[in-house]
Amino acid sequence: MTKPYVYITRKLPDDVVDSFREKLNINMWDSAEESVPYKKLLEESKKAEGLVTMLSDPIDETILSQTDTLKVVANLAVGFDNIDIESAKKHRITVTNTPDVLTDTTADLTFALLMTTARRILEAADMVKKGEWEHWSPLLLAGSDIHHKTIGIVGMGRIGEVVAKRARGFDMNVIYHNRTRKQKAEEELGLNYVSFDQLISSADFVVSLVPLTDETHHLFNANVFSHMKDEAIFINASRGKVMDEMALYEAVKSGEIRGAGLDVFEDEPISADHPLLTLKEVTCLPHIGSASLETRYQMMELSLNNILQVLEGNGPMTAVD
Ligand code: 8YV
Repeated sequence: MTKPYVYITRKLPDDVVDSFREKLNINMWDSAEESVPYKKLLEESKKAEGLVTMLSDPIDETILSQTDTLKVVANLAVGFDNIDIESAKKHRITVTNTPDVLTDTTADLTFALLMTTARRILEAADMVKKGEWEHWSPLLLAGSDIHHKTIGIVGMGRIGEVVAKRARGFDMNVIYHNRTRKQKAEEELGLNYVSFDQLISSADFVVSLVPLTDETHHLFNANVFSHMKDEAIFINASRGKVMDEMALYEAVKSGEIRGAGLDVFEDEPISADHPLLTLKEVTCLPHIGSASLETRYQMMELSLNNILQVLEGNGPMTAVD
């Protein structure tokens, strides 16, 4: 029996891919760093039964409508804003993502970003490494406390709940806003549900964990930043486009808010001359929320298992709803 053809849009480690070769005929793009060109993606999608895709691959109506072979697209991420889900539904192509396996890891990174920004850890580490630590002074690199402060989480999904748990461990007061209330999490974790406006005006740390949708595009804009506390720190570990980057730059630069910790940007990779990179109060990371070795391996295995399950006629393990 011929093995179904599957295309992976980045070079993944052989030790992950090889174990699937017995049942799948797998080809990969030959770079781990560079995205596959759109033309190649389109060409491959016309012959493949399964595609493993990255957030940087636009899986649009053109791709989804021009294929007679494609049955499943497995996105190597929990988010799927790069995929036209309506079009996939219309063409009866299953889309899967990688929830759960990355929840703890992404929550860890979100909290690390909060702590790094609040306690000015990058500035401090840089000073020591550059040999610029010449004296001690009472306010040398004094940052903001974390314990007993209020964290406001916007988007109480799986990752939000774990960030809330981490925050409770640091004796923080946790408030949240979400489309729907999470009674169980409120009881178990001692969270308080508040309106979006209330959260913005009362949190010391405003943490974005919302997915990117038409409603959340530029949710964090100049008006919202102007209603935050002067000492507020904004953390974004979800999607860059939920914030207006230039408005954030102005808010930090003018002292309207104290700082920001960002793992995501409107355009990734962020360009080296972006004004946000000039602010010492802003911590910038290269979208590494789920980037632990353990988790990235689990995400890759889950993606390939989703492909295998669908192509063998079983249901997908983690389909996008
Ligand atoms: C991605 C992410 O996994 O899962 C998501 O939605 O944003 C990240 O964890 C990473 O960017 C690889 O696509």
